[in-house]
Amino acid sequence: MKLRLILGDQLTRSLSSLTDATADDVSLMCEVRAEATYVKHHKKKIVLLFSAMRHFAEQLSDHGHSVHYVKYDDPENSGSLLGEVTRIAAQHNISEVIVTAPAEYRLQDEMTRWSDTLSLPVTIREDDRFLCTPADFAAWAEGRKQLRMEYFYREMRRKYSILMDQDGPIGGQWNFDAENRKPPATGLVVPETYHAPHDAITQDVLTLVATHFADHFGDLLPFHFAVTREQALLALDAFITDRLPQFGDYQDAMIQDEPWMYHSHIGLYLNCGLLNPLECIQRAEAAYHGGAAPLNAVEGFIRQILGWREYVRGIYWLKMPDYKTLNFLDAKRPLPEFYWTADTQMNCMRQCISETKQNAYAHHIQRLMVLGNFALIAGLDPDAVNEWYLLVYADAYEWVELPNVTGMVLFADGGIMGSKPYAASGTYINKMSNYCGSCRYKPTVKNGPTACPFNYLYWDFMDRNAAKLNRNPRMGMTYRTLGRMNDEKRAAISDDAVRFFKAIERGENV
Ligand code: DLZ
Repeated sequence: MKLRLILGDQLTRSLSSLTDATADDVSLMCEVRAEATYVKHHKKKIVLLFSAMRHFAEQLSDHGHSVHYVKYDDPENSGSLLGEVTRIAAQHNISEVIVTAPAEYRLQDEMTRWSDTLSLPVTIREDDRFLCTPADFAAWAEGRKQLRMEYFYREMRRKYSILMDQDGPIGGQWNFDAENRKPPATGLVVPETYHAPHDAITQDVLTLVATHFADHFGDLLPFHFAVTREQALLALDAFITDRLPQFGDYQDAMIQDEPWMYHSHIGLYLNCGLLNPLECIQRAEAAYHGGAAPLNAVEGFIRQILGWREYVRGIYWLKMPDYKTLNFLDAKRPLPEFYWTADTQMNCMRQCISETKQNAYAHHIQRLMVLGNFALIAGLDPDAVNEWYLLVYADAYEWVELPNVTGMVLFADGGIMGSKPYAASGTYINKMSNYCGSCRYKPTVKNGPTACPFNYLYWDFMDRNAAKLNRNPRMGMTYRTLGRMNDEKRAAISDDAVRFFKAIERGENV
């Protein structure tokens, strides 16, 4: 008799650990304190996973599996995965533990030692729900000086024959990003995001999370995420019909009080296994061929899944565990309190943090160009920033969060992922959003108390990090502009930055 452990982000019927399961085997799923609190996950993320785990367990039982499900408040619950495997294995005549490889290094590393503790063989099977194995990614990376996503993505397009016209890309271009940067137009009607109904299982989990995780970040209600595969497929369908046609055009746009925009909101389902990547890609591709969505939108969406998602996972497994310790820019500043409270007068930050708190979601440009951009140019400590991103978003697991934050957001990897830091001044935020109109700071003012802090922090960042960045060929123009600034201007930038950081340290509402 075998014990098959299914983790909270492995909610896929065709999971490699289940392929040869027999009715005698025990499929174990457990809600444990260690996983729910190794960072203080957003309340909605815990509801999503616990409710989806409970629904998945019911479906497995309906399909003949003998499931042992341990609830969080079960008095026997030891609080850790190993503790539960040990306890449940002792109740049955278990000859082997089988698990699909955990998606995070810390857990995979831990599991390599389980066999000794359990005195049982522990088999860790490949997670075949991704489109590129860590070994295939390593083979692609071998001998390359630069690991640029764009070239990886082209190979993936060819390998899976997605949006291909014989040997070349449909439309004659691999990438239509130049068409995907429209600022927000006035009068855009953004459709409602998918709302799943609550059932008794979700209701129970909501009560449980309210009781046991009251001190975790984020709003519990309203909760409307999908918690079953059937619901996640409805969310995917809603995206394909309602949002995909405009997804490309407004991919980078931000509008006050429009947290969802035309994005897909399916990352949280993909990353816990309710959806699989190829079906999402193929539905979008079919929408293009059926004339329901334009190529720039479909290509952009497919690149996120077939390109970016697989690429960041590849980088993660190629570079861990060292990747977690990187801090190329030697950034040390603690995370300001407003990342938790949203109490800041910078309207863009207030918006993006409030929406993150409400929804356990913010879209890519909010994460990268507002929240991340601030963290980068203010020199925030990568460990603190990584922890924040890992716990606040419902889609976040370390394999996807760490490369995005350490590599893409903070340039803390010194250029393994990106060729230059994604630093921007208030001008960018003003162009791509309507946030600045209702802000106390002015994006057109460069210095002084009314200036947008992104303006002087941008130049202060460049100045502070000149020794590390000024030879970067993609930053030549920036450093030439900095070089042309007179001493008075540079002193004003530095004074503003010092004043701003001191105000944060004093706990003032900046
Ligand atoms: C994120 C998470 C949470 C909040 N809780 C659980 C849990 O109670 N039981 C479980 O099996 N998995 C949980 N997870 C997901 C795991 O943390 C995830 O499987 C690992 O981080 C590997 O990706």
